[in-house]
Amino acid sequence: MSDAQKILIISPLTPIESSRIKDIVNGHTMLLVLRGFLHNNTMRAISRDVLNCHDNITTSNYINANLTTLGPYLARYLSNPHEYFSKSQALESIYPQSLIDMRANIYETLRRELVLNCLKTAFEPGSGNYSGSIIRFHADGISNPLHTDNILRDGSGSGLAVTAIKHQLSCVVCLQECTQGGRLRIHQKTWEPSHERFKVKGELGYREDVISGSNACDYYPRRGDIYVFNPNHYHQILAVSGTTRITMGFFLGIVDDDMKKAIAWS
Ligand SMILES: O=C(O)CCC(=O)C(=O)O
Repeated sequence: MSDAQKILIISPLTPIESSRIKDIVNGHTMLLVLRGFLHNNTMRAISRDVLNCHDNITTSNYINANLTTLGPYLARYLSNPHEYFSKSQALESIYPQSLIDMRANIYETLRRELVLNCLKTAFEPGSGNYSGSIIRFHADGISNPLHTDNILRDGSGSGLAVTAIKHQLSCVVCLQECTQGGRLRIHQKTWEPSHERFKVKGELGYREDVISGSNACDYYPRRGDIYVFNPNHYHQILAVSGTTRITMGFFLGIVDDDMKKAIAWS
């Protein structure tokens, strides 16, 4: 299968197909790209506004990676969800209005294009709203190691509402493209429990031998692209070159068998 066959690019004029979401879940479509739904000038303004939040941009350091972000990601706080919820709610109140408006627009676009009846930020009884998105900064030379995102695996035993979902998708919006590199590589291989032997303590993700022999597709995000994939497929971001790659991301959790209702969190 060539990259073109695995990556489906749609525009606002493409007829809506109700099978889209199922095709991403089962890997028939490795990556769905919504192109032409957002304006370049809006993306430029939001990139400027998020960089103005520099006091709240933090870097998490791992042996093999550094993640620079604005906003919390649940996977980092699974041992202390209380801290996650207090950070999420504090940050929501300082985000620029341009970001909040764009996110609402993107949720609605995804709801319509994925033929969902409802898509809203996840809510935890007793703790409140989850973080509705995260901004990620990949500066020159930065890459992200091979990993999968799977809240059923990572949050198992936590009792968190997001661990009751049926399927997880990852949604990313490109606010600023990098000059070169920065490709998202998605492998045609999904995580299974036996792969835990490919993890190295203190490192982010999995050793490359886990995907040996599997096919992959590469995609270079352009400013304004919204893209969706199944994050239980191994994926990685190749080293960025030049301008910082800035993206907004969140997960979609599909909560029903008919794939009509989804919750979002980061
Ligand atoms: O920024 C990207 O292209 C992908 C980010 C990622 O690793 C994820 O959404 O799980």
